[in-house]
Amino acid sequence: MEDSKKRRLEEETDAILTKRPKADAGVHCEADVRMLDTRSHLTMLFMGPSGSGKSTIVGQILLLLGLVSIEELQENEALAIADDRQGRQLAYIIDNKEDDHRLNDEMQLGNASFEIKSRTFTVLDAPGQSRLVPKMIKGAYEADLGILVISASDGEFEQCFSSLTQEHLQLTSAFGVEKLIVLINKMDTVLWSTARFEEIEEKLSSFLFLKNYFHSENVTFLPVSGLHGDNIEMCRSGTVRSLFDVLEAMDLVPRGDASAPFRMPIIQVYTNEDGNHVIYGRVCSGTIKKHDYKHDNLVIMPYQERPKVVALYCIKGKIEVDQAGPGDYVSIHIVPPHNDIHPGAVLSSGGALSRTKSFTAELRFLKTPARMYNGFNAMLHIHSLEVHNCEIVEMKKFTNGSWSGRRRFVKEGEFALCRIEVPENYISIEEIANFPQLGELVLRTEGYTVAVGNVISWDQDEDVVMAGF
Ligand SMILES: Nc1nc2c(ncn2[C@@H]2O[C@H](COP(=O)(O)OP(=O)(O)O)[C@@H](O)[C@H]2O)c(=O)[nH]1
Ligand SMILES: [Mg+2]
Repeated sequence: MEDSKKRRLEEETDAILTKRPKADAGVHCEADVRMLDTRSHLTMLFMGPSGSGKSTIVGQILLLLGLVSIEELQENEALAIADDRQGRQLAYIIDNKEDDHRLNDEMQLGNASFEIKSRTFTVLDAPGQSRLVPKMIKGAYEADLGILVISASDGEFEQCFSSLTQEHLQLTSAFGVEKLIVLINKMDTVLWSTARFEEIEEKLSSFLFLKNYFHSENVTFLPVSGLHGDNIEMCRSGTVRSLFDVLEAMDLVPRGDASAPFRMPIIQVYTNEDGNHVIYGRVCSGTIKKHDYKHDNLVIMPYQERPKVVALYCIKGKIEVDQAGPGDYVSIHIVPPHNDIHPGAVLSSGGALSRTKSFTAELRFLKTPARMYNGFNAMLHIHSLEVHNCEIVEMKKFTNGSWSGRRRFVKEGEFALCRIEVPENYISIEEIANFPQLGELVLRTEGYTVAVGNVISWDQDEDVVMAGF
């Protein structure tokens, strides 16, 4: 790299560092994040086109909160220099972050956590490439809040508001995310032009509201500069509120009822360095308490495996906790199970324990081959589960206020009540009415989203041996 470029990158890092808080500026280290268990724990999904500045903004947030050391930033600067990628030192913080529980490269979903005054956030940074949409879907089902990052740079907005971004928004809303913050980033490149901000806001609004993905009262537009850290923590002069102001004031709690039966879709299964078997996931419903697992009343469905729980840890696997509730990410150390447990299984307690190969879902068809006939095969995504082959075996259309007789095919834009079979393996899913996050589904094929919808009912496996308790 030329000396001048290298110098510019170093100057940039120095400029970034001037915004870092002083050591005693009320910054909380990771260890005490989890101790503040009265705070709500929300998950935000960053999405938007590649290059719009998602990773940079997440890196900047961590830096502003003191969760990244000067050494770490300098290490990332060295990496950016080596890769000849100017301006990437902040993005590298999240892009290179190796989360304890996501060591598996395949996840490709950046993950970090931080807290502000009144709440704790887990950040998922969705990859902006179409081949990685399945990974993005995994983040969408976990998210309480969507953050769409769009570049204000001349030409970039026009170029980048692609069909992929539209698919991200579609999927996020299909997985029940109601609130969206649109960060119009790189405002420094347009000299914080109000006219440019309003132009982008207007164009995006008409798309978002016309398609009915989000209600206007649930969408907030904010101008920011991720690279310079402007309007992220502190309100920039000329703007009304910063990103942190909005996050603090937002009327939002994690979905899921803490007193309902316990459900935790398993995101990851692995053996840690001490040889413990660990299941990792996000609690969607109910509360897991220490005394519960002493009574052995947890079951991993559909395997019907009763895990022997050794310990319960919070998000980073380092702090043992007594209990966890909706929104919390937990690592549960268990005695080696009898069955091979895979991601997509559900740790459950209470209610009817689900084990099924067929269910009925209300679907909205977004994109179909010209006509979609009974017998259509697709890939099913539901909570943390990915099933490579499911079949639509029967369809009914909604006409004159009710689901009428069988239909042979449906077209794009139509709704249908579908009977779906998963021939190969049992799965564990739930009715939308009882456990919303375990009943929202997406069907995809050949790299595009065919339909989104909700599980209305499922057929219990006749041979299920576990009773609910
Ligand atoms: N000028 C300017 N550049 C930015 C800003 N935010 C990000 N960038 C640059 O945009 C490029 C892409 O950023 P990155 O965070 O990797 O985008 P991602 O693909 O959406 O994660 C990098 O070169 C960043 O330095 C910003 O606020 N202003
Ligand atoms: Mg990125």
